[in-house]
Amino acid sequence: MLPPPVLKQSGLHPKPAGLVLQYGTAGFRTNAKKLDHIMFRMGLLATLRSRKTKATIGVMVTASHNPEEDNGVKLIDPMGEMVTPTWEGYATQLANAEQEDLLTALKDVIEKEAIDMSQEADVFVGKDTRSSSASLSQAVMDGVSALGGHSKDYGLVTTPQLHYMVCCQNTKGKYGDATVEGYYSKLYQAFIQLTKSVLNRTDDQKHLSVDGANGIGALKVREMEAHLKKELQISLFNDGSKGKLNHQCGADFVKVQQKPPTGVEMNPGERCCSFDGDADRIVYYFIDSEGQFHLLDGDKIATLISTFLKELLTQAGVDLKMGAVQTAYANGSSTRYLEDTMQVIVRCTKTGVKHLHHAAQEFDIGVYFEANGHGTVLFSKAAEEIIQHLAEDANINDERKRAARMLQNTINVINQTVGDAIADMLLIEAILAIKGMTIQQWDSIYSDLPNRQLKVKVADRRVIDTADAERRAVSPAGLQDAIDSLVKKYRKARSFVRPSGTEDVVRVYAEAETQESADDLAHKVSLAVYRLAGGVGGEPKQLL
Ligand code: NG1
Ligand code: ZN
Repeated sequence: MLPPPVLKQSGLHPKPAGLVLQYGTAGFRTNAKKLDHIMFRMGLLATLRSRKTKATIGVMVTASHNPEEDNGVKLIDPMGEMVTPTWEGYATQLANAEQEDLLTALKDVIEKEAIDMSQEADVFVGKDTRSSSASLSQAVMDGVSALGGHSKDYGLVTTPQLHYMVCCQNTKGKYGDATVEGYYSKLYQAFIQLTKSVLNRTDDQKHLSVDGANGIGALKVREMEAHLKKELQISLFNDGSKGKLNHQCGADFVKVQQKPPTGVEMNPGERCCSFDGDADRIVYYFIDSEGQFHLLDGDKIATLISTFLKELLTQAGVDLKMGAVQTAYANGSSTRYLEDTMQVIVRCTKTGVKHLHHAAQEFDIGVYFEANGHGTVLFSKAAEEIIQHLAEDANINDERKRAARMLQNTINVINQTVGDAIADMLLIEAILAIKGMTIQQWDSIYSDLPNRQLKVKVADRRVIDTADAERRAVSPAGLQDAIDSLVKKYRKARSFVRPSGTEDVVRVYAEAETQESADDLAHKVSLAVYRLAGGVGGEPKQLL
């Protein structure tokens, strides 16, 4: 039943005996040297998934915000979404099958899913700028061809670009053209439409500094820049010409360290943003006249976008159910603002965009963002149709029509398949232009509660089990009680811990009324994790 090349080819991508890896929060991710067999096998699995769904599947080779030495792989389902959980399970089984058991593991998937092996299979492959990505993406393509599938190599693309290609292909062009040029043209046309009615913007207002994290996002911003017709004037930093990927720069660094990246020239009051290593996350920030750093993270982005959409819905006179989806990492102030001031329904899910994406699909318009800047907006089919009819309706007044058209252009500028730094940047820039808002004004919509994120090394992070969208630890025994009694000692405090799905660490989050309290609480909770969950290395140290 299996074509003969599988055995021979898999021998060229052997698995180191005993190595066990899990399909984590966003696919497999570890040191690039351990990944050749994983890539080959994900090529095999993507081919099976394509046969099963009778559609094109995507495979992206990237480790996002991780260091340059790491790499990783994620599978993309037909509509551009993350692969479904059952298949994540198959991915883990295939990845961990010892060399001699690989064929049995493959046959197992084929039987369980009743896959017709005579079916055509198509796989789109993309990669980030890591030095290991070229040979690893070749290993994916070897896997595809070993099972008789066809692969299309998109080469260097951002993760969201590959998601977009897969969606375009499977909707037969309805979502756009499955080319990088098609992606740019869809986005910039929508951006130009959104901003064209905003007159008299100064060059300062049109200016944005972008930290490309020395990764793929920088390359793609360069490619796109010319199309923006000076409506957005970008100064690109960390473009990969000298610095190291994600090193002291990029969205994750800025968010976690709460400080500006190196390599970016910043003047007081100027808008800056950072992408992560595969350009699916974005955060904004600025320095005020006193030299103080202000971060506008995924929560602030979600608030800005939600406010904009809500106003447009009111102006257009349409009643659509809008909701916001966050994780436990969302700043408490943002949740309060969305629920109390904006009267938006807020849902909290587990970490990982697949969970947020799923929850956002419950609304007519679902705005989802992780605090780290990964997010997008989903419009239901019905919502899109209502908006389109309204935009074409000859019997409505100009204000309603204008709002409906803006909603249409918002739909087109956003990448609904997944969080997309470039698409989100264009939407944010358009909103700020339309509302005539400075970054300071945006920042002052609400004040973040001071917070701190830390990491603790433990022997086996799986000893921590969580419940209630990761807000409570149910094991090891005593840990949640310890956290509860620490939290009680601070005002407006909250803290939780969870095992990371992308790094071998336990993550600790704390927020409180002052930065000192947040830092102190995070440290004390780290100590509790270290003591109760098998900490390794030295005890966590107090932040200086
Ligand atoms: P882990 O390592 O599971 O915390 C991190 C991010 C996620 C998500 C993934 C994938 C935080 C706290 N966690 O996951 O939100 O973006 O990486 O890139 O930011
Ligand atoms: Zn990323």
